[in-house]
Amino acid sequence: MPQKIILDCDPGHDDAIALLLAHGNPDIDLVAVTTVMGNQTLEKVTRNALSVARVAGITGVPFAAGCVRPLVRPIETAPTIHGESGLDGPVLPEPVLQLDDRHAVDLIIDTVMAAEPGSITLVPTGALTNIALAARKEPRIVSRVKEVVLMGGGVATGNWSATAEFNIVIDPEAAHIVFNESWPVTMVGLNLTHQALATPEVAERIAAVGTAPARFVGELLEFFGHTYREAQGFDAPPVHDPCAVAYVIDPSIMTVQRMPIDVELRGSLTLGMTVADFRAPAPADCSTQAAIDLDVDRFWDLIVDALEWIGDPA
Ligand SMILES: [Ca+2]
Repeated sequence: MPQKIILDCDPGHDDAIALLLAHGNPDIDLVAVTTVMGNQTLEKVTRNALSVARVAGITGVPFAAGCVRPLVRPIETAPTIHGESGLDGPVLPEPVLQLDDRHAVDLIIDTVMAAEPGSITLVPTGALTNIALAARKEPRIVSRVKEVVLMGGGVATGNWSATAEFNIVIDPEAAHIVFNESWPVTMVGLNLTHQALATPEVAERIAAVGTAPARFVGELLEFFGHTYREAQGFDAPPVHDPCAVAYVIDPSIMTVQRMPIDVELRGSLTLGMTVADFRAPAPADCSTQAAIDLDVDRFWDLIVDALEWIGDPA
């Protein structure tokens, strides 16, 4: 049975590839896509999500726009990484899908409440604002969701500050809610995603697929590689968000370790840090785990396979 997921995202170069992977893998049933401000404004990332849907040939999946700003703090976007559009590089086609009328928070709640308990996995690849609000608005979703597999945070590493990752630090209060609810949370953080580097060899494999969506991904990676060199000093860009989707497809693609993880809300140097407690053994009621090591070759195989599966949509 394919795993039903809701992808909550802020496309975003790596979000776009996460969306293509979720659509193009037969073990995933993409039941809804929701957007949240982050890499760019809500308006921009939502348009980007719909453009990517057109590139991938996604139809029949509801897309809904969510929160325009974090719960407490002012909005902070990432044009130095994702450009002014949030998805600079390729030409973005005019969307054809219509947005769902509902707010993303309501689409998440409706989808989880209508599904069999334990059947829906939430895959947030942006700030956790929508997910936190959904848990507060309809607390029954917490026990009905199968698990939350999120890209964000990291064990002892940061990118937006010395200790914090972008998705978490732009809305740390939302992240605090999500990590402290009783649902199982798998943190696919920077310590894991910095292993998923789109090297020139990876770019060649993707180019060899030879389709329009593969060329689109190639153009995304070219821009993303450039900004990651300039802004973060990487030789090849880390493709964060599809790692979370890859874990849902096949958990054996990475090692994970159960450990308490909480989000710092008051530190003067550590705001938004995902504080991971490595001391063994983890308490019996620990519901959080961190991804540690990625099988890099199998990860890129999944991306290439998804692009082959998608082909050239009409
Ligand atoms: Ca993202």
